Amino acid sequence: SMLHSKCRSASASPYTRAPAVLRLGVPDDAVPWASAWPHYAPPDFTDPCVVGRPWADPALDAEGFSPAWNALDGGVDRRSHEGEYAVRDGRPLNPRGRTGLGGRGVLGRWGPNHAADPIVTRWRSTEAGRVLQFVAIRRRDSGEWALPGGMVDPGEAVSATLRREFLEEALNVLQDPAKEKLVGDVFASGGEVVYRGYVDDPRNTDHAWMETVASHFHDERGDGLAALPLEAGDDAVGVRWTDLSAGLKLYASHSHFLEAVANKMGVQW
Ligand code: RP5
Ligand code: MG
Ligand code: MG
Repeated sequence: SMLHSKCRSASASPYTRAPAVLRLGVPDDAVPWASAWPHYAPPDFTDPCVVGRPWADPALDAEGFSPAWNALDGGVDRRSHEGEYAVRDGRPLNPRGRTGLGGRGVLGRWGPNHAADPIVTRWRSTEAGRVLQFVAIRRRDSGEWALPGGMVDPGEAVSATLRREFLEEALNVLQDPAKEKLVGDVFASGGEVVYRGYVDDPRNTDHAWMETVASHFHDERGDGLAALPLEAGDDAVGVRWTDLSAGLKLYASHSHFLEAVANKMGVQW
């Protein structure tokens, strides 16, 4: 659906730790900014964990900080895959509408926060035929299964982010740098993009949101990516090959990207 929902649901919220930050409940029909809500005043929250971090923006009123919205701002890409976003009272507005929370929350950037999600697949043979599998990781923050994605660093090519995040989260290269050579140049092509745009991520706020490029890498013969020694690393606490199916409960809108892969590969979803 076009309506974001994970960032409006209390159960998926990263903002309920002490001190709890409660989102204002936003009913479906009040999500679009165009829907009138004269006294809309959600809590405003920027988590202390982002303050002063090298990967995060300063406060909007910080001296010398004048972000170029909807533009490539030095190394930081403040353009949205969704087209031009509005800026109201000096703050970028979530292109999918109200979330019930103002500020940046736990996200580093005001406006779009760009990520990349590698979708690595292989076949599993069964008596009834073959089943498509993908590499899933379990996230440390929410405990949910997800794609091994991560943030695009300033100036980093998306193809490099796809490779780096897979190495870090699904192969634990940070513990053993020698593992880097295991993937060779399989990520060099950048894969086949199956989704590009807004992510229904529970961290999203009215002024900061996740966007991604989800790209597909398939090992048809089963002797390349399919045979890698998976090991969870960095912000992943688990990793496993998982059968693609419509019943999967995954982080954010990741199952939506996998549905595109199922369609592309001609397998049942
Ligand atoms: C999601 O958050 C993206 O689809 C990507 O999987 C992930 C990036 O954030 P971190 O994994 O770095 O927290 O919205
Ligand atoms: Mg990561
Ligand atoms: Mg990650």
